[in-house]
Amino acid sequence: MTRKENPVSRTPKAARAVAVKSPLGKSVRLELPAHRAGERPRGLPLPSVVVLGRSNVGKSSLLNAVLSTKVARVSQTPGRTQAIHWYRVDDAFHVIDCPGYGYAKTARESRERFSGLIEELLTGERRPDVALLLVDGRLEPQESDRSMALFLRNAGVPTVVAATKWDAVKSSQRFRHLRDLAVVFEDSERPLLPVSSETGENLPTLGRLLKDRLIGRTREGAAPAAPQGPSQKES
Ligand SMILES: Nc1nc2c(ncn2[C@@H]2O[C@H](COP(=O)(O)OP(=O)(O)OP(=O)(O)O)[C@@H](O)[C@H]2O)c(=O)[nH]1
Ligand SMILES: [Mg+2]
Repeated sequence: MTRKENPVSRTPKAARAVAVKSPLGKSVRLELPAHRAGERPRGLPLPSVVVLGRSNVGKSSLLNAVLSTKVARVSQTPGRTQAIHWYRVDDAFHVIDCPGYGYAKTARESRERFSGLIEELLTGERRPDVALLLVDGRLEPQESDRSMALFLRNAGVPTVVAATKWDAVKSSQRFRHLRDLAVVFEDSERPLLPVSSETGENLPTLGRLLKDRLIGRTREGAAPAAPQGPSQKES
């Protein structure tokens, strides 16, 4: 592996907190880029929301947009986020940006490593309290997203689904796209929200939904034990 390809060399190191104006909090910092399964920030665990979705769906962009900052790295190239990034918000909770699943061109070795990291995160002892599952608002429901949604349901992880890149969906197609996605991903406990990191559409609502769930989990305590991990193999 050349230096250019080395995922560790591409990943930013832990950083100082930056002040933000976000519905989620007032300050954010990258606390840990985790490259190994089970690697977690030190100290007492905080409530956490994990951001999941296919490669290039817009996870890092949405995280930046919701937090009103540019802490997470965004790229045209799928597979850019190559570690699990733990961001600490207000010393109150963590937002966890994950590598994407389902990108066929990512080297098999990397794909398996990411799958292992994500699977451990979702099935380990202290699992995230809330999941933000991103699906591409421009596409039909994807098999790998169904599989992740099902896993999260079985694991009992409260989930908010966001349909990304909504600015790129023509208004004439919006009703049909949202209906098709809602049939698969939405129910009374699992809201589906079309969002755009470009225009900011629905981001304040998304921020509030996440915060409400995080506060709820803090009151209720830790999530119940997890079942077996999701299949990260792409459909
Ligand atoms: N039009 C549009 N493009 C977006 C939006 N959000 C992200 N993108 C673009 O989608 C591409 C991928 O964005 P990222 O945020 O890096 O996606 P990711 O899911 O973190 O990607 P990986 O970390 O590689 O899995 C970039 O070119 C972004 O500019 C959006 O709301 N609208
Ligand atoms: Mg990313």
